[in-house]
Amino acid sequence: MSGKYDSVETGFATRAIHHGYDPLDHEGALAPPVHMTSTFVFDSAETGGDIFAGERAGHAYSRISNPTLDLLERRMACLEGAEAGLATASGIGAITASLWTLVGPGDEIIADETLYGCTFSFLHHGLERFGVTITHCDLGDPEALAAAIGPQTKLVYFETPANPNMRLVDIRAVSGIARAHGALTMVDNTYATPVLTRPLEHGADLVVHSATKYLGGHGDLVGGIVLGEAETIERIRLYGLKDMTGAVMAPMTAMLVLRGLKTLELRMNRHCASAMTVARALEAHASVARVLYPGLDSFPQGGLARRQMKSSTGASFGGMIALELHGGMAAGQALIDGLSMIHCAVSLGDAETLIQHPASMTHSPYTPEERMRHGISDGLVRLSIGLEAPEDIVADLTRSLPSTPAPTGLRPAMRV
Ligand code: 7XF
Repeated sequence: MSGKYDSVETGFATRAIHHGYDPLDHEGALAPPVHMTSTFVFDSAETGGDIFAGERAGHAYSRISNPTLDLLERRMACLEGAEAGLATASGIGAITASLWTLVGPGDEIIADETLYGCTFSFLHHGLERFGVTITHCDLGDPEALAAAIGPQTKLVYFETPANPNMRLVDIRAVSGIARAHGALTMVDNTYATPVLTRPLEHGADLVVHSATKYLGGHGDLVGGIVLGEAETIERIRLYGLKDMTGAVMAPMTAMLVLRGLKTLELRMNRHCASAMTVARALEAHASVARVLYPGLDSFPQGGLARRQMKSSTGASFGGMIALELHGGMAAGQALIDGLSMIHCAVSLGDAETLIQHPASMTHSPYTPEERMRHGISDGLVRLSIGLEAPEDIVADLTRSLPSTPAPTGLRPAMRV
């Protein structure tokens, strides 16, 4: 299957809409067909054997590959600048299938200090139980990686921006150090999306996404994808996905992610512009102790943000905001409970603005001591800015925030 828009010269939005699909190869169907089939019929026993042996191209069983997933994988590979992709049942499905494949007993993974809660849990409660060493390092400081990395380090893993506290990692600096020591670099690009950051262009080896978030974009699916060199992705497909996790994406989900990708750039530009407006309004509010948004002048890694995060319209910093209120966790809960339009829910990247409390929700797999060590304070509140009119988002937040700071006098404990 090939499309006449496949040239890499075409713009991001064009490729997100057209890459890899020509309607005239499919009876003129503008929207790609959804191949709702578990298995595939072979024209002979010999063909079936050849496909299983990898000696002939073709589909055999939908836990291994499926044409609808194949289109999504090629389209996402095109958007991330990867050779190949592998769609999975969830973001955690992509992370687990990849890491079960790429590391084994005696190997070390160096991971950033701040990670999404279930990723942290898989590293420690999954891989570590099977003899993989997990070392955390502040990858915001590449020198710290240079000091920690050793011959047993197989892989360096991080999110940028990190969920939930927005810490950034310099992909080029970190992947350069990893490569010099023979280690792979794997980046969770869920927050930035390829609209703002394409980690492979900065030297990373693998990119992983929770497609549940901006890629799908409408809060109606759970999915994931990993992208990188074709040979590595094929190993993850045939080992980590097919035999280890079975975390395969459903064809209907692939269709929904393909639909989401068509508006990804449009949506991201709106998320970014609205988040900037909301971040500025929050920073100016008396009861807000600290706002972490990479577009604010106060953001501690502003230079890196401007170098590493940009869309076709210029520097853009995503739709996620972290904040702390005077009054700590109690004030954060009061803010959440006082909102009327903004929903209290985990997940992110949807049309609806969502707010949640990481310590008790997304990052509850950490113990309280681990959260302290990893920079996730109890007072942190996380906002996923949606696509509503930005003035309505600001108005809802402003209505729910006390006009004067809460009197507890707690100092903000968040650090980046
Ligand atoms: O398996 P999922 O599709 O839910 O994706 C897991 C995942 C991987 N990487 C990042 C950076 C993520 O944020 C996620 C999922 N995070 C949601 C959240 O932070 O709200 C999960 C809700 S508990």
